[in-house]
Amino acid sequence: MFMKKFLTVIMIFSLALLSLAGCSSSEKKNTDAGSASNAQEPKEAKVRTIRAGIGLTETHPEYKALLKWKELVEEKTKGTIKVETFPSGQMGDDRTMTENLQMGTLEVTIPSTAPLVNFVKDFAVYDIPFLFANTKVADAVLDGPVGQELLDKLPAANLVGLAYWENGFRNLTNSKHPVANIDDFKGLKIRTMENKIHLEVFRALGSNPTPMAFTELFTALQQGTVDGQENPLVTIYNSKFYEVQKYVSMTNHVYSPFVFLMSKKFWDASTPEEQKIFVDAAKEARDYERKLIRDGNDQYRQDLIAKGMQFTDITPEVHQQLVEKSSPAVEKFIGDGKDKLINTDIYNKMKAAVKEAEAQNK
Ligand code: TK8
Repeated sequence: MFMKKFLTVIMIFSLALLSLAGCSSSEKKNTDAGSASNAQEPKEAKVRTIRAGIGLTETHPEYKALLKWKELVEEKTKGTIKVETFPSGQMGDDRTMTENLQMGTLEVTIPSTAPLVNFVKDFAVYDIPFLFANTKVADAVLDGPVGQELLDKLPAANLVGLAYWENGFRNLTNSKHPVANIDDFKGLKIRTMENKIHLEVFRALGSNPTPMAFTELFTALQQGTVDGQENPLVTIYNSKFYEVQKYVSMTNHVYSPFVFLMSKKFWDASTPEEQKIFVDAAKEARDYERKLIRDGNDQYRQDLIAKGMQFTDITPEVHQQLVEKSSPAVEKFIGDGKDKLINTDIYNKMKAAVKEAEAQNK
């Protein structure tokens, strides 16, 4: 009887030992499994946010193209980068937003090159009146080696240029009278972008120019602080200048590019793969934006007439007078002195690139 009881105790004890060992190994397995599954679970990928501000309205092709850029970047980075967009100058004017990119408090803005001259003066070469005869020449030069050489000067100012977008050929509007020839510029108070060459050219044409941020322009026109301004038809329409301006003169006096800018701080914190996504998306959105504007230009003219604006086309003779009158105003800014804006190297390269593009696009 004793033996039977002894064997029972031994059996129970062994079974207890076995179950303890089995439990710990399954625990271990679980732990292993657990740690294995932990290793497989992707770490919560950190989502970074790009805040992108522009001055123009959400109806403008520049904003529609920014939304396309957002869509491409969010899709190709598989949601690890989110893009928040702020149109209509919510984040300030071009200069303020560009300063914020330098400080890293904003990640993207797309200003005109004219105010950008205050940060990298070589961009002043694009302010030469009548530099590009048409958009084919503009695209060839901007998307070619000289355009890239200028973009390569931006990182020294804590900025990265991804692509050129289109603002467009600028035309004069005013509230006083039609402008059909040089004499008609006399005494008109014209707002220009914050750029010395634009100011000097409109002085040489006989008007009384005032530099002003785009964000202040509509109110200044409404209050009569200035009589007129100059911008492409797409902007005149989408910024509703027809509500405060009567006359449009198709001067086409300068082709204005936008530059898609990214904060160098954000760029440097991005991987080479992300940087390629940013650039490729900026180029794809560029082509979309240019097409939207160019396909719409005739319609913008019709729509502005329907809104009550009166158009004046500039004859070839008057165009030549504008060229001759504005050229000396630019010459004073060309040279290699500290007070100059356009150095002779960039000037000569630009003129050669324009000549080649004109020959290619005869
Ligand atoms: C919008 C400006 C505008 C420009 C101007 O941010 O200031 O007149 O043509 O498009 O960049």
